[in-house]
Amino acid sequence: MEPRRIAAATRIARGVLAPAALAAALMFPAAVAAATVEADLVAKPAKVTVAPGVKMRAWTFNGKVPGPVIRATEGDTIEVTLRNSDRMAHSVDFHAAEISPQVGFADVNPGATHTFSFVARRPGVFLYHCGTSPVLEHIGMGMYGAIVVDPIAGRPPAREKVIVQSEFYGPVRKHEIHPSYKAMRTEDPTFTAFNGRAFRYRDNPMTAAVGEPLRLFVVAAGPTLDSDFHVVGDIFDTVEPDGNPLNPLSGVSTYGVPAGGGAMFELTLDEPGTYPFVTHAFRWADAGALGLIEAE
Ligand SMILES: [Cu+2]
Repeated sequence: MEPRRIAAATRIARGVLAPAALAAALMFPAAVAAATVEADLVAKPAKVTVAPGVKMRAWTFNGKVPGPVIRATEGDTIEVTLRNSDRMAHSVDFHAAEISPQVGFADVNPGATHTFSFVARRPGVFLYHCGTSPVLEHIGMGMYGAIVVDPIAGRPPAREKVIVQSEFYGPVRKHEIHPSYKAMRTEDPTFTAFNGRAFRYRDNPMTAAVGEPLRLFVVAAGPTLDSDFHVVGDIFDTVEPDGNPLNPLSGVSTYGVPAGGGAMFELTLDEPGTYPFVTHAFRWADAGALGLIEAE
């Protein structure tokens, strides 16, 4: 394993073109920007913390729940390498891809490595997840993450954060949650979480400056719940379903991100204070999907 390669996607080539190609590219600006982004993923079990004082033996991408954020620009080629370091088959399904799932998202056997690529044609924020059957179990065990595809035209400066909401199922004994497929099928989740840990940002709040634009990329990984995303004390200036600038909504207080979906939320906090952010399905905010933004 090469830690520097698994930590994140790596931009390896951008905009090096011969003069003739450059002239052509000037007429088609997207061609100038096309780059290859490596998304190096390792499927492996890992013990993670999913709630204060509660661990879980998770199935992960790269040892973390959620897996690494992949960042690219519209038009980039995403080269995905999935190495399976577990004792069961896994796979990875990118919602940013428009390709045959039988080829790209195929099961990868223990010890094997699978590479595929796709062009990120549409800007946005998308889920990726293990698609091996039963998908409910592979997502419920922790195999998901987010990819952000920035629009080719760029976005105005803002303080950005990627937030993945998900939930965990099963009884807690001796400071460990014992997840099971049965619990995922039949029970309410024990914990809900932003970025893999219940109350992560209640216990370590995010910070912002008054008047500063904030941009939150929210993905609902599930496996089953959506995110009814809301910031207490504010109204979103802009919400883009799927994070696509062609889908702008304005003046939205609460917006539902479906399980498997994503959305981009822009906001500006006008007064100093502590602003909670939640899924406004409050049964599930109470279970952990509640954080704080401290604005000064
Ligand atoms: Cu899996």
